Amino acid sequence: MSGLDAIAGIGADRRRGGYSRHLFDDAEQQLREWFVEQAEKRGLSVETDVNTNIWAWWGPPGPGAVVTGSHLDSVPGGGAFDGPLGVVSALEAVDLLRERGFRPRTPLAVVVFAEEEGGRFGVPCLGSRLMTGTINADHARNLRDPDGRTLAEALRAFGADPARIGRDDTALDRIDTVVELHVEQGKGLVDWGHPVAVADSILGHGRWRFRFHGQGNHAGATPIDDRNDPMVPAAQLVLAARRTAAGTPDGRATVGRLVTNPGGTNVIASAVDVHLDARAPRGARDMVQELTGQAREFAAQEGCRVEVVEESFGDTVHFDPALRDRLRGVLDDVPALPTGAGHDAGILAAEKPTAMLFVRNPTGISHAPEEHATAGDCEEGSHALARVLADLAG
Ligand code: HGY
Ligand code: MN
Ligand code: MN
Ligand code: MN
Repeated sequence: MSGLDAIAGIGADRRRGGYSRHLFDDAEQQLREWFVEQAEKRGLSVETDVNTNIWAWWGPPGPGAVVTGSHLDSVPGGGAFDGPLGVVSALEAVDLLRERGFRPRTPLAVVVFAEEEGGRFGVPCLGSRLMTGTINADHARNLRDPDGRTLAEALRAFGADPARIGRDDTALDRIDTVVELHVEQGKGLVDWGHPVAVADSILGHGRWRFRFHGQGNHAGATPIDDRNDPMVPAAQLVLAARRTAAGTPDGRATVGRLVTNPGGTNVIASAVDVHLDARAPRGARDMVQELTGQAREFAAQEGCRVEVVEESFGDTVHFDPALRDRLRGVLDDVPALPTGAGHDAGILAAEKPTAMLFVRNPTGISHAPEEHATAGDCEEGSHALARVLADLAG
């Protein structure tokens, strides 16, 4: 896949393996520049919206637009395909359509959504949530990254005006239909023996921060029965999360990020943040409510206290069945698969007819360096996207 080869190496994470590309960091800015260059090379007109999503237009921006694209940022140590494949495939689909002499009847846009992974400010799909107003702009401005910088400060440093972020009706009014292509995050297509599928649903998911407060102290000078060590209830919560998810139909709970304060090996922590990602078909709040009760007990047993903050939430998304089946018709009846992974398409589906295409991932692994798609399947994906765009914008 020429496009992916062109950006391979940008944001390569030597320590973690894989890629780390987060909002406005050097790697993400290089990818933004690369995308603008690729779009302009294709004669697409490029604009960055008030929420720093980038739009590349084939034809004048206007109502009735068919929109495709994805994101360029990654999780820490993520794979090469999650996000970029959707952007590269959209550019390749434009090339394929041009080669066939296709001219869109409607405006057609390739979009790069900002901070889809929430890798810097902790809220997934931040760019599409801001655009649709599904996150409060003031709350967003005050989101802090791991270095304590606010989104407002980061926007100013990027050259954007933090006062302008928020629901963008100019952008939304232009959109008629959205199709996001994405590497599959799972092995559904491997089991089907198919290179491409359409998406059926996205599992409801959210993120919560459990902050356990204890008493910082000396690791050696403090007897065990004289401690209020927040790491103890934090560890109990991690195990409880696994138990609770295992007991919830299709429930998933993950603690991939623990932040200890101050973080010294010979220091009993004064506070520990447990960042929980929880997902379930009926939304994950039921699970988290149960876990919150347990967390309070764990904390009390250790003479600690806990505060819980919901950082993001989304219900299960069922994609528009008419659009889903229209795409399946165009693509010779490819499978329609559920996914446990969130996407900007999931945010937009609340506002516009939206669909997704998946490309087979032989490892089924994502958010890790082992994520993969073969060149042949990537090509199948671009061709499928071109057929879909020709059907929708033709
Ligand atoms: O977390 C997710 O499901 C998505 O990859 N942002
Ligand atoms: Mn992802
Ligand atoms: Mn993604
Ligand atoms: Mn996505």
